[in-house]
Amino acid sequence: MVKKNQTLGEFIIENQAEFPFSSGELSRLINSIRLAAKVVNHEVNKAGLVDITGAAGETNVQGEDQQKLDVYANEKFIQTLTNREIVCGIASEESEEFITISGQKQDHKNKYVVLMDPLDGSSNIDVNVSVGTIFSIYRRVSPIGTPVQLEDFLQPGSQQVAAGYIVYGTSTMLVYTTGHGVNGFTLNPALGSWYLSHPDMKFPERGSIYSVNEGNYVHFPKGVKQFIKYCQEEKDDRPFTSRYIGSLVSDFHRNMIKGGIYFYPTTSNAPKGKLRLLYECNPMAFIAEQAGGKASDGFRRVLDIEPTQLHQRTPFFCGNKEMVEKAEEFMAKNP
Ligand code: AHM
Ligand code: MG
Repeated sequence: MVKKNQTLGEFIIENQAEFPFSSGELSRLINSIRLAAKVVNHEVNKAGLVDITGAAGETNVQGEDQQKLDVYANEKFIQTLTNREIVCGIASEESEEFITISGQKQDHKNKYVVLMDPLDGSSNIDVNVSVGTIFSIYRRVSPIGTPVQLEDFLQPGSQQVAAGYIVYGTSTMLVYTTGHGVNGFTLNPALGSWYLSHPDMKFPERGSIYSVNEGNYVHFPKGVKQFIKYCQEEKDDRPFTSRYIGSLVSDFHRNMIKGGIYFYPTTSNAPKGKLRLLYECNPMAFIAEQAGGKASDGFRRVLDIEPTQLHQRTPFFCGNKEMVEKAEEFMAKNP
């Protein structure tokens, strides 16, 4: 049962039965993520002080090297998950190879892998605009007791057991799903607790926002150009509103609350699109579907794509179901 103003800790305990496996491992995993998120949040909030404390790559007054925030976030999430020995492996958008976690007893006994984009949209940091963390959790397919394998990470998104994001915005929120709907928790920075502020999040019945980098317009496939024109036409309930932050988590979060579609199609310069299937698109697609929305690569369900590479890219159309279907309609005619 969903109770507003519950803390995330209370929520996890109360909804334990809904977690796919009852060993408590997944709950501990989400707990670790919320802890790392608080640490990263603290650092992100200090980003504006960079002129005082020294920019990335410089040495600060304490004689410590300043790190880039995305590197810092990557390290914090990896450290937190590794120290707690909850997962058997981590793959990150920031790291070329996946990381094997054998555990102190070297017994490789943990059953989950985490894939993450530790700080998405990091080009927004310098201008004080929201950024996010995205995570995706799978049950390993290789035998427990052996080192984690590439195949444990290369699972289709439909196999995710949980996924979520943290948006470091005007408030910091953690939004996640374990396949039983989507719930959003807001951080009270004074207390360091996350409160259930957005229970059972759903896309509104109809969407009216489209979010795309229109600077790439001339490079888009014809179907995408036509879809954009459709959004702009003065007909029925249109024209739609254009909103683009350039930070996937923030654009998605706004669209889920207000109703809309985010898309990053292929371009003539990036024939596979820009976004990463495993770290960005699959987790957002899982959340979108759980919130009554849809995610497509323009032709097929994102969650059905069989990944072949860790850092694989895909075009991405995600948001209100009817808007994604309309985009697919244009793409089918003019790919
Ligand atoms: P990143 O992982 O390097 O931050 O890139 C992903 C980001 C998304 O958050 C955002 O939607 C998109 O790239 C913006 O790209 P562009 O500046 O090309 O519009
Ligand atoms: Mg990213």
